[in-house]
Amino acid sequence: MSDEGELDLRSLNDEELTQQVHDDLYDGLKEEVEEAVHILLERGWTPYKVLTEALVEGMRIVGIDFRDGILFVPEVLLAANSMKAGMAILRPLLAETGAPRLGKMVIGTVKGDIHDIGKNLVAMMMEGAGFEVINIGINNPVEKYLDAIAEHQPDILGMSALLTTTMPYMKVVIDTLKEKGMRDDYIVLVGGAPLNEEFAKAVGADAYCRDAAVAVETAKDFMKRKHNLLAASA
Ligand code: B1M
Repeated sequence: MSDEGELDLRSLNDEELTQQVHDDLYDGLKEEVEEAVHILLERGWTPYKVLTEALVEGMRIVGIDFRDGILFVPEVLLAANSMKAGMAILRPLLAETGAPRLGKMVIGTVKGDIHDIGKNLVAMMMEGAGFEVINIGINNPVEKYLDAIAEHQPDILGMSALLTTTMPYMKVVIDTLKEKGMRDDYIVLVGGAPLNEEFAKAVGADAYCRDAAVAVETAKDFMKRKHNLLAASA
């Protein structure tokens, strides 16, 4: 503790500091979360380790207490803002790979849904892996996806949904692509906590991605297949 009674984050060892990030995220203490992220990076942690062990794990704990009625929307919003502040520090570091562009992805959260932390995390990790990502934000009706696809001509369309009430909207988007004869022009990847593989299959997506790391691997895999197909037909 300092003279003012404030906790000196630098005096904590890595384990204590990680625990403190979880607590500060829980309490929505944005500046403390930002400071801790900087300290962990200074100590040589990779951006990915900070992201997963400090931030994502902290948000998982918030999620449990939200589910159990211990935390409510205003508190969770503060936690989410703190998480986003931490992610903002990591984003340029994760994107700094210098890897050649592997492909292009448009990603957005579906209509009726304003959850964006997981989707932004996927976008960050995809950028870090060498994809160009056009993040179209939250609450996207089918028209927004179509506009973004027309404008950016991506290889991959990514959709996120965190609510059981909004996840069926993915089918609306995919069915519209089918109606327009465009479905096979894109790799469609879906994700979000309430989804699973069966759901992805049922709505006609190419794959369900459990988390951001799986999204990256799945995207790479599909891009490889796409290039092989193009090479075979050339
Ligand atoms: Co919301 N919320 N929320 N919420 N919220 C959940 C989702 C909930 C499970 C909490 C609970 O009750 N246990 C519950 C949904 C229940 C259900 O439908 N079965 C819920 C509810 C009910 C609600 C409201 C209805 C609450 C209310 O108003 N009464 C409301 C709805 C608003 C709306 O969207 N219309 C609401 C509001 C909010 C906040 C605004 C307060 C805030 C969102 C802030 C923000 O995102 N900017 C919020 C939050 C933060 C959550 C929890 C606590 C955390 C979500 C999160 O950010 N997780 C969440 C509880 C939970 O999920 N356990 C909850 C961290 C993130 C890293 O994980 O998003 O799963 P996740 O993303 C992962 C994977 O899923 C995957 O990769 C990501 C990274 O690894 N992934 C993809 C996600 N998208 C992908 C897309 C891809 C690929 C992978 O594309 C290729």
